[in-house]
Amino acid sequence: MHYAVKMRAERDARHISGAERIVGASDVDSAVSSLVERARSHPNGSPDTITVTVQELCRPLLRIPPLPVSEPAITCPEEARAFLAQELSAMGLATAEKIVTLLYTVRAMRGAVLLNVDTMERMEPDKQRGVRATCMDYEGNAGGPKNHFREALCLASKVSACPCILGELCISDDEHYTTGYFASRSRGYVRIANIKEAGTDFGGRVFLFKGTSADVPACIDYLESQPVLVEGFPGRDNAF
Ligand code: WAQ
Ligand code: MG
Repeated sequence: MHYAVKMRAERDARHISGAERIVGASDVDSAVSSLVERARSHPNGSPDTITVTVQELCRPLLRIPPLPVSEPAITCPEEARAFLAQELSAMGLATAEKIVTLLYTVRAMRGAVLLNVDTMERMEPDKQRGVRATCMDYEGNAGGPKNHFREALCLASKVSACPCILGELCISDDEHYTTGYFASRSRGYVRIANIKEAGTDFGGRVFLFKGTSADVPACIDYLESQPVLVEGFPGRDNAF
């Protein structure tokens, strides 16, 4: 039996941090305490409320490998945008430029845009919120403080494994985190340095959806609720 352990921390009802783990029964206690520790030591300030939930997972776990990682040399946002447009064109997407523009204009969503790449229609039931990919972790994750790269690779590996998703684009909304990524089954996880200027707090995610509107509910159900364990991560022994 596995459990989803989720943490969110707030101060004055404002979100400070959140994280989740998927663990076996014998690791529930240590996951709870490491998430509480993480909430307490967040650089955005100390929370007045920490909520941790432990939920038994009733669906069979899906185990997948992490996407392979590459890191082209990108030196500025203009180069990043051109690179992304080129990746999307290489996938045969005629709307490549428009998709990149969308990535750079989405604001203040909790989740991602679910974009129909054929019609450019947004398929999220709630366009303010977007679609959140949740319920994923690394197998044997030892916890620890936030690591943008490690957590994004886990999310991207889950998202890219969905048959209706061609790929994903991401810019962090953290002011000082200027590395984003493009990810797909065929290209892997492509880290993009300098995707935005430091000191800007915009960010967002676009999931590239290909299918009919009848495929949307199953796709969202997979992204939100299918428990996924990513089997190890590249560079596991390196401190990153
Ligand atoms: N599911 C879908 N969309 C999400 C999720 C989620 N679980 N979490 C965040 N988003 C959306 C939301 O619109 C955020 O504003 C946006 O993505 C960015 O989220 O290799 O830190 O958590 O070093 O700020 C990339 C690491 C880090 C790159 C990404 O995203 C690397 C990051 P953030
Ligand atoms: Mg963020």
